[in-house]
Amino acid sequence: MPRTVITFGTFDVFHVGHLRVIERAAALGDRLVVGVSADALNISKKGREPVFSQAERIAIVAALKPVDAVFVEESLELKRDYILEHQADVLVMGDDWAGRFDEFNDICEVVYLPRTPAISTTALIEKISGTG
Ligand code: C2G
Repeated sequence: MPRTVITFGTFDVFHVGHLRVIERAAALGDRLVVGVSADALNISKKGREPVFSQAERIAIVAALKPVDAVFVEESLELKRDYILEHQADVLVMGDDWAGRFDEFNDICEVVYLPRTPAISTTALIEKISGTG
């Protein structure tokens, strides 16, 4: 049976930290499925619209070599359903989420990977806009 890995993210203003977590997630299995958060979820979660729309963020993530499938993450509360729906064996998240998804240990392995240091969408936006 192929081992399916699932990960989630906004992947706004796509950068090398995003690429690295996707590459390392893919290396933990045979098939990588990525949930890209909906625009509406971002507005409710972060209080602002992403720079790139959901359709643009999905197009970028779907074009990456290690990514086999992409879907829209409509709600943070639906993780269990997404894991089951995509028959994921492993859930991978960056360690900014460490401990937050341990409850899914009953249906899959839960792995937190170290974040790539010194890069973030927020820092990039501040740098580009000259406010950083
Ligand atoms: N990431 C990383 N290194 C960075 C920046 C981000 O490893 N320097 C990882 C994050 O830990 C996450 C992924 O890249 O695993 C996507 O990051 P975000 O786009 O910031 O995702 P987030 O808004 O945290 O959305 O259901 C969970 C959410 O959808 C996660």
